[in-house]
Amino acid sequence: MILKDKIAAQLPDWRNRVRKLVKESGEVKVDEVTISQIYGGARNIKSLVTDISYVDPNEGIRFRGFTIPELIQLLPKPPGAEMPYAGGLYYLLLVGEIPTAEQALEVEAEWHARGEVPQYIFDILQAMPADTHPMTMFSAAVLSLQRESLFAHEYHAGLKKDEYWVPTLEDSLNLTAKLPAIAAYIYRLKYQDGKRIASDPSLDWGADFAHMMGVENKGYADLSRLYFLLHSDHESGNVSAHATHLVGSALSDVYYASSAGLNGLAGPLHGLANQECLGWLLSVYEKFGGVPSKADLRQYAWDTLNSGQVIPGYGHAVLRKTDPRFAAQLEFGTQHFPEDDIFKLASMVYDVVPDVLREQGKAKDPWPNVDAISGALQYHYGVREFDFYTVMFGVSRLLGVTANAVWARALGQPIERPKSLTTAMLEAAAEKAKAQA
Ligand code: AMX
Repeated sequence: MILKDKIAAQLPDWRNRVRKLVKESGEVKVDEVTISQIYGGARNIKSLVTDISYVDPNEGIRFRGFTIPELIQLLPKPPGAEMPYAGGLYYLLLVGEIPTAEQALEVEAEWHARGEVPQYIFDILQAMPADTHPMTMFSAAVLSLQRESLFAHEYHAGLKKDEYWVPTLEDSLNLTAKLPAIAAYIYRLKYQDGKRIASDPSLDWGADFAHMMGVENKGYADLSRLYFLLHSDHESGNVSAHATHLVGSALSDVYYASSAGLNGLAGPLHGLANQECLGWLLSVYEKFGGVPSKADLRQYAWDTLNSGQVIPGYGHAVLRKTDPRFAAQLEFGTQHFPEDDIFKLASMVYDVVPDVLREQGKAKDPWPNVDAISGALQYHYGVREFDFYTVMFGVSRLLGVTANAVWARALGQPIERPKSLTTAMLEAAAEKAKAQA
């Protein structure tokens, strides 16, 4: 299999590189930790390593060194499509190189061969109460597939540590192959007529998702490919990536670990932000009975801030410029439906809100993040069930976290175990620092 061969060929060098670095420079300091960071959610403590993506404060995300515009240009695309194959993206995340069209199609073919979802998954989903959150359904489906894990099976049969990554890659392909069908079925079951739309083997992973959702529209197939690319990875410190990595570090297989990551993604401070953004846009639209004037929008933004709320979709913990994931979606909407009212409103917010946030002077980053617009694009194509948006985020995010899981096992990354202190110990450290000052 191409992915296995390509990773295997790189492994001796990678293992040597890491071994040498730790052996020769293991004591070199790269960061210091303050009390406010310990109480502040480990914010910005440099303590993780991944070579799959990196968030630059000024440029935003790079996947394997490539910016989003570069990826949209360079990754192979299906004939007549504007956005690249997800299979090519997965190849890039796993292998670190831009694939040829043939290589991207090999990943797509692997997914086709592994894509059939066992009936018991549909039975489990159907058995859940109708008001179950779609993220609970999604996470439960992923967890329920755990019985299929080759890693778990081979580990118990005595697999050597150097080989852990091989069944982890198999598990990752088997799991990611099934995500579009599982997610689309959750959508059909929860929000549509409950009838499952069969996969179309002539379609790529992204377009097949759109088809199984029941949104038969060329634009939506491209939007799905774009969406799955943009949300796939964002370094390893965000909650979904880190939760997956942490659980995987105990040698729990990718089904256990991915389900944990999805549970983190379900939190309002993480994956749910995009629905809050769309909610805010719709509340503006409703209040003014349409797209408001810039002056009215400006006033509404100030009213939101003065009532003690944040403007959803704006600001970022790391970035200090417009998120390139926002820019790519803005560009998509501008190309495809510039006259859509909610899209027009989202663009107008981009013209107005950064100035308002700068005037207010609190947010370190007044620019839009990925969530400021993604809901508006789904809304245009009629996917208007907000709770479902995080499931799509999850489909995409599992591409990144499983790619990271393969490499974590390939490089023999150990179980995570940061050290805790007590408040009294931190107080003592603070006193000591004062006495020395
Ligand atoms: N509107 C109003 N105030 C904002 C703001 C916004 N969009 N963004 C930041 N601020 C405020 C903060 O609330 C904070 O106020 P405080 O001092 O009174 O607590 C102050 O500015 C400084 O915050 P910061 O250091 O600039 O941001 P942060 O790193 O603490 O938080 C984020 C980053 C994204 C949570 C924050 O900007 C925010 O709440 N944005 C709106 C919600 C949002 O878009 N979330 C999506 C995040 C992306 C994701 O993970 N999916």
